[in-house]
Amino acid sequence: SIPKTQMAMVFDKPNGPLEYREIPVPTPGPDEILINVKYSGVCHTDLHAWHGDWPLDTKLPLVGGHEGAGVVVAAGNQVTNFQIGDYAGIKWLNGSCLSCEFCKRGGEPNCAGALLSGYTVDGSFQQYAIAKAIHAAPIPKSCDLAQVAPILCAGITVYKALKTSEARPGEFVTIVGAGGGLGSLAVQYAKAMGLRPIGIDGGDEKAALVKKLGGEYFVDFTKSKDVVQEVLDYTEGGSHAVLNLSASSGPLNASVKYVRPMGTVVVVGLPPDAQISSDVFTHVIRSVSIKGSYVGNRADTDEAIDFFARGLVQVPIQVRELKDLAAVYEAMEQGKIAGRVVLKCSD
Ligand code: 8ID
Ligand code: ZN
Repeated sequence: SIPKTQMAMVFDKPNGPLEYREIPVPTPGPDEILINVKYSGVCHTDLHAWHGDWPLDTKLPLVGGHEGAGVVVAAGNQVTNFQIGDYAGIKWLNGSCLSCEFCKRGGEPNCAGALLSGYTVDGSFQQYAIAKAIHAAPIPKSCDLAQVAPILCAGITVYKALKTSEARPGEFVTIVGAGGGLGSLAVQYAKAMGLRPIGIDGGDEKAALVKKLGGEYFVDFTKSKDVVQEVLDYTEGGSHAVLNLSASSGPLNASVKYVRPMGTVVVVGLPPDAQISSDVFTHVIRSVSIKGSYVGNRADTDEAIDFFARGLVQVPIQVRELKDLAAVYEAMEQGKIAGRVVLKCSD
């Protein structure tokens, strides 16, 4: 049976205390499902949200989190695509209108009416969370819920970004922030898609992780004398694609310099107040592209989960308790997390 109250991680104002608090269990509307969240990944976006880093306000008080994996325990009377007991995932994109120009073309994340989990609506750092049924991710019963959780943002996002890069099998893709949550998955999706992943990140732990997950070459930005030259040398002329997954703006401009002529730089990481710039003459003569990529739509979601369900990507997780979120943010801030932390939200 569904309890009346539950435990959640809540903050009342940006950078305010992260409190482990008892709050009511929400009731799903007609087009919504209630998910008993078993595990939630912690994405760097959750940290940006708590800091108030971006020019978009969060709801307050806020329950963060948008990589929630759990079990459907209630459904509104219009819901036809989930049954009680099914596995379902809370994604960043909690809902969208499905009728605007962008939704109709598959650009659901670009919908002006998008609802964002753990940002404009309460997310997965609680035991029971609401999702619009049409956007909730269907998760096969064969999946481990702790492992699949990070696929719901990190996995979908990097898979979509790799498609956006238009890199083809056999080509190099350089992954900036390769040892982090998004990066550790990007290396593996890239490999599974027949690409040749090169990782850039800092420190021996991340170097070892990237190599273990299939990275062909690793550049340590804390040790390299010249990151741009190192990539140009290894790729003999530049990387066909670059995924910028770092939460820092530092490496953005370098990526435009080591991308191969006719190649594509994909911008994914969202450091506050950042700019990316490219010298116009060089940009034109080398005919490079810079593209933004923002999570993924429902089809990208199904495809990204399918790669995981078929065992093509492993999720390097460390499991912690829900109430330990503040300590996880501190480690994330310092760049100390290799892979992803997943919080245990319910038994
Ligand atoms: O849809 C989107 N566009 C989307 C989806 C999800 C997340 C965007 N994001 C954004 C987040 O908001 C965040 O800004 O992507 C960024 C990365 O999220 P994450 O993977 O969850 O963060 P992380 O686990 O902290 O990993 C970041 C990695 O970047 C490395 C760090 O060492 C860490 O491993 N890094 C840094 I900071 N500076 C670097 C540098 N100069 C660097 N790696 C290479 N060079
Ligand atoms: Zn995320």
